[in-house]
Amino acid sequence: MFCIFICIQCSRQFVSSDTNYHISHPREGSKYLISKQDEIFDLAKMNGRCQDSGGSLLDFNDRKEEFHVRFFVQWSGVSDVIYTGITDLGNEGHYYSYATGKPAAYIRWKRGQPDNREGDEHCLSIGSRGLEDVSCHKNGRYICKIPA
Ligand SMILES: [Ca+2]
Repeated sequence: MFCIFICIQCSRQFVSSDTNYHISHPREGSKYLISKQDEIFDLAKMNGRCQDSGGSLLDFNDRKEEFHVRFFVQWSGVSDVIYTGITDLGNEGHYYSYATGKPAAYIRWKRGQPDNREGDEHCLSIGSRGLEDVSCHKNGRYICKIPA
């Protein structure tokens, strides 16, 4: 019994959780929050939620950060759409951070993406195999980046 207790404690050090979010272990001054409830996505609304937690919807600085987040997504067990803050709304094919307006610094596409299916996929979802362009108004989760 004691051993089982220790092991559970170990795993909880990497990812914790509150009522609303799965929370990653801090890395280089940031931690990442994946929302727990499926709901219809809205860039402004969900970025506002991230701001309420002191951060913004996620975009990536570099490959290492993307790798860390992808591992966290895999670890969290969430397999639904997880919206980032990267979008090409209003500027087709030019991806930028919704939070800062600056061009996306790093994107690692899932195989076969982006395909802009039906001309309506302008928001990026992160999964364990990379980023995918999806409609900005699907049911799903979202991911915030906040100072650790
Ligand atoms: Ca797509």
